[in-house]
Amino acid sequence: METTASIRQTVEEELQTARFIDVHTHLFKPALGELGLWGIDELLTYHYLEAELFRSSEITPEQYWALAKPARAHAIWKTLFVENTPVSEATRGVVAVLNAFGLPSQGEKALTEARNFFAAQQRDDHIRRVFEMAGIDQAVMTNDPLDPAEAPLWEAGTDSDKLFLAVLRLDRILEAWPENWRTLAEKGFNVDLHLSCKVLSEVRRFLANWCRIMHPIYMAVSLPDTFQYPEESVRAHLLEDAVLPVCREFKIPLSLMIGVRRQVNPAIRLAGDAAGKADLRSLENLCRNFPENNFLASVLSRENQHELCVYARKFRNLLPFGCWWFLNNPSVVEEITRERIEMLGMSFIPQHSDARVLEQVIYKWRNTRRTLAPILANTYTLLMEDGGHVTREHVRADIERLFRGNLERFCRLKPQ
Ligand code: FIX
Ligand code: ZN
Repeated sequence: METTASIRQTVEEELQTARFIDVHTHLFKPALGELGLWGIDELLTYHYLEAELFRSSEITPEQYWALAKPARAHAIWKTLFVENTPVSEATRGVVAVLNAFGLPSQGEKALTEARNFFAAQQRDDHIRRVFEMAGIDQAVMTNDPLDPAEAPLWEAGTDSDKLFLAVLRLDRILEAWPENWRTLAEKGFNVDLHLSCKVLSEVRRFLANWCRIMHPIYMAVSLPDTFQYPEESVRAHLLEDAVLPVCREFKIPLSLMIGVRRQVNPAIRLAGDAAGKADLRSLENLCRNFPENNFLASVLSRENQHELCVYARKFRNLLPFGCWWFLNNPSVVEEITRERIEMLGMSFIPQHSDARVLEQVIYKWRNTRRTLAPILANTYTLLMEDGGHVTREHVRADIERLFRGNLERFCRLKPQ
């Protein structure tokens, strides 16, 4: 039986030994070739760090984009790691990754040493080593059937990889149908700009074909803070009459990531997106109107988090996940995670990494374990102070549910 004196260490030990599924990343299995990013130059040119570069340097975006990637990486290293103290979440993350490999993180020379180290790694072995260091055994990818660089690799046939799970990403269909319907037409689907019954049937056929190619564990879309449902729009018709029926057919959830304000500063490209408070009645209407569909949901505004928990109490087909993007900072993660436990028990998924570069999973999951330990320990302490009994088995089972079981059940995955 645990005590208030022993519980913190037990929680830390169980968090350390547990292996998690990373429910949303932008990583790619090796069979998808050069799409997968890894190594120090990719770590440094992460869009989170590019945004921070422009705040601490005189370099203009135009001057930065004119540089080759190694020079961009050097500019970021010099500005954020040599001339300034790397105290932000994203800069400290790079320090944590270098430290995890026993590499220095001070001074100009450290960049050269890091480059030599990563250049000497064999990619597939390195992936396995990084997953082990991060304490994850599977990463869920983001796979776009309309990406001209990715689609042909899937169409040519790729081996499944037990470290990676696929997701069918829908942004180019749902958010940019006018710009993308021709790609489906060129592939032999009888579609056009206007969504007749025949066109919607063809979109369903397209999505079903890709489900058979990719075997996605869910479909996903990132939606603006202005997202409304119901609404008289192409997006709503595609959702109702194409996406949700195919999700039901293949018994997979739809993941809604709501609250992005895309390109508020286009000059800094991928770093130019921001966050906005959404009207979550859209989520309420979808969960109520489509009880046969499961919805994963992550919202980008801190102000939407409490109501997302309330909605999750109303709808068993709604599974909140992660502290997304600008929320993935300890001060905010703590508030979100505590209110989720208080209102949802262990029926949610606390975190995903959103990693775009392989080695980021090392620091993102280190941070999650470090931030979660006191929260879980406090949760069990409150229970014990109120007369409850807590054992190590309770702790282990709860962590397993949070970081694996909830997703496996919601996506009908076979337990590992
Ligand atoms: O839509 C998404 O999957 C977002 O996570 C990305 O667009 C975003 O750039 C990101 O990587 C945030 O961490
Ligand atoms: Zn993402």
